[in-house]
Amino acid sequence: MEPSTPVPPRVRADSPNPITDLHRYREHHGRATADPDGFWLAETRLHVAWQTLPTVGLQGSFHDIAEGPLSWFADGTLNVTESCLDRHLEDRGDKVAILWEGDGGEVVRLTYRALHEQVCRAASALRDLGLRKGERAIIYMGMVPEAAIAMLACARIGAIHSVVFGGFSAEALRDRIRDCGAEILITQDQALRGGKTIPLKQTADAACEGESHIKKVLVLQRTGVKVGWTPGRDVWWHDVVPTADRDHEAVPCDAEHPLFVLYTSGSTGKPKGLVHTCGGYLTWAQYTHRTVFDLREEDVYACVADVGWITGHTYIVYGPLANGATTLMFESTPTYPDAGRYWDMVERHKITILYTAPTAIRALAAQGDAFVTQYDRSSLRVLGTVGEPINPDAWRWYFDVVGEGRCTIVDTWWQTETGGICISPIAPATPTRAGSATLPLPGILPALRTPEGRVVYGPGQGLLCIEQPWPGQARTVWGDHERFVGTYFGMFPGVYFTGDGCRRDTDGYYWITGRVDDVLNVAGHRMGTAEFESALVSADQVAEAAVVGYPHPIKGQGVYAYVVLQPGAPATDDLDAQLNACCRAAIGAHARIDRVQLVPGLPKTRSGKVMRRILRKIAEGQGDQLGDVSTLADPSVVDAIRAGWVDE
Ligand code: 7RM
Repeated sequence: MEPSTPVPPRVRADSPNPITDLHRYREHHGRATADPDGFWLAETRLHVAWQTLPTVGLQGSFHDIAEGPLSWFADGTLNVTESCLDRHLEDRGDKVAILWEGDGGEVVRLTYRALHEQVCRAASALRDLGLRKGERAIIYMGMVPEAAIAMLACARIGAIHSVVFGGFSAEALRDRIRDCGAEILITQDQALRGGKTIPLKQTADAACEGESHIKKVLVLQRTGVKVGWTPGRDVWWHDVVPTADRDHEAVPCDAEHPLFVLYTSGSTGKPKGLVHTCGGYLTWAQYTHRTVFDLREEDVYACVADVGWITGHTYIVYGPLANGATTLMFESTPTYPDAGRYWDMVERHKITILYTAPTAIRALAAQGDAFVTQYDRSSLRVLGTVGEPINPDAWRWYFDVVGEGRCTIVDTWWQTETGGICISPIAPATPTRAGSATLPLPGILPALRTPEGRVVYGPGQGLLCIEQPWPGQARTVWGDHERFVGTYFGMFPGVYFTGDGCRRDTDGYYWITGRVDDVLNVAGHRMGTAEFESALVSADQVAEAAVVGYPHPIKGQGVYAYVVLQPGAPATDDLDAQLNACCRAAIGAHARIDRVQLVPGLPKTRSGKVMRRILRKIAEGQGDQLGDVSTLADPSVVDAIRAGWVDE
């Protein structure tokens, strides 16, 4: 069946990775630095299916970012779904686009032709429900193919999707619905994960209670459980999508039209809705996916992240589909039904590229090698990691045991804000080292700076900054450009500050040391200490709270809460459970506190600022190395806190 949509000038996405050795890497990096416009215009014109080819590259700079968002390819127009679907129909119509493995092991294969049809029908259905170009739709789903279909259907209309991870609570979901002004919510009855059900529709209903913008809720049936129903508002996916118009012309969008808003935690306040735009984001997604993983036509590529995070957006959906790859979507967990699940999948699907997180690698390594070695892993070629620093032991286990010493490990550093990978080996080109993200991709100019802003040259340590714009970066914070400028360009004017600390060795290799701000990274989940603290003080018995991270052998970081009770409030046995219930309600099920310490007061400066440095040291078990505490209003509080340190 041919699509009725006019297929744009045929741009095949089958060019192999051009960066095959270190020499070529240096040449490409040099060209992208010297002539970013020329380099990225050539790249995007070749690998993105534009409707109107762009003729301009970057407009604006980090120095005048306060005046407004910068732009890439501003005079081009496109619809990203034509790059991800339509252009593949001729040569890859029968190739598997999405290979879905369900929680219980069921498998669904959607070819490019089938995916194109489903996306067109879903786009027609959403249009019939009233969704228009530029309007926002929230996607609150588990790892089902329909989550990717919903994202692409929004993109086909030119509507802006905001995927909210299925672990988030009703309160967190409500905040996001309100912040982006979404009128449509796409969800499912329940999600399935690791043999457990997650009541998404019930939580979505709670999020819409009271005053809500949401006019329509589109509900996919996953488990068939009976769910609450609001007639006139709620619509079953199976009632409207399969019968909606099969043809849906992709709506042309300007390069800088927003593709999605994705909320992410920062040091302060509520999560920010980072805005990624069509042209630059897709250029970066396909380029980095193709080069870093050294993608080949016959690859079976598996990124086991969740589409609720940026990794799922860029490296399950947009990057792989733009490259015409077979991309696996995995509904379950690494340990269900047992710790052999990934390797069982590798054997059954002959996965060639696997992309996961250090926390999963550490958890699996702790279960012993037999879970791995009983399966055939000879198909594997490239092994990726993302989300947090990978410790050399975990790296070596991944390399030796999982990859049998044959596979390239790509430790990929990037952020929600960067849109895609920024510092990483390029599989065939970059010699790797256990624990290092190695070298910046073409177009990325990292710099290490001292807190005072001085640039550190050569080997050394500092705050990781990026000095020059690249196409994939977030353009702004939804509805609050000032916050975007303040958060990322306030520290060092004219330079993007990542929030990470980093070391550079004598070979110019980068070793990310982790966040230097109040952002926690727990099992690869990014959360703000401020979000925990505001959840804790919402409990009646809590007067004050301060939350910090501490090293955790599996999760990377654990959550340590210092809590001051209200005068007279009793320290009941179920206090921990109550406090965790507050965090679960305010943030979600993934927001668990590992250790609670009741303290008589928090260490504060005379001006009333909590000295988090001290609290971090004590949580890390280094309460005897506090350094200068003379600026404290009441130094005696530190002795009390030190004495009550909770270790396990
Ligand atoms: C993709 C993603 C971003 C934060 C970032 C870092 C940490 C991510 C690595 C890493 C060391 C890595 N987006 N981080 N990748 N640290 N090595 N390879 O994770 O927005 O959720 O988190 O994650 O601290 O700032 S995110």
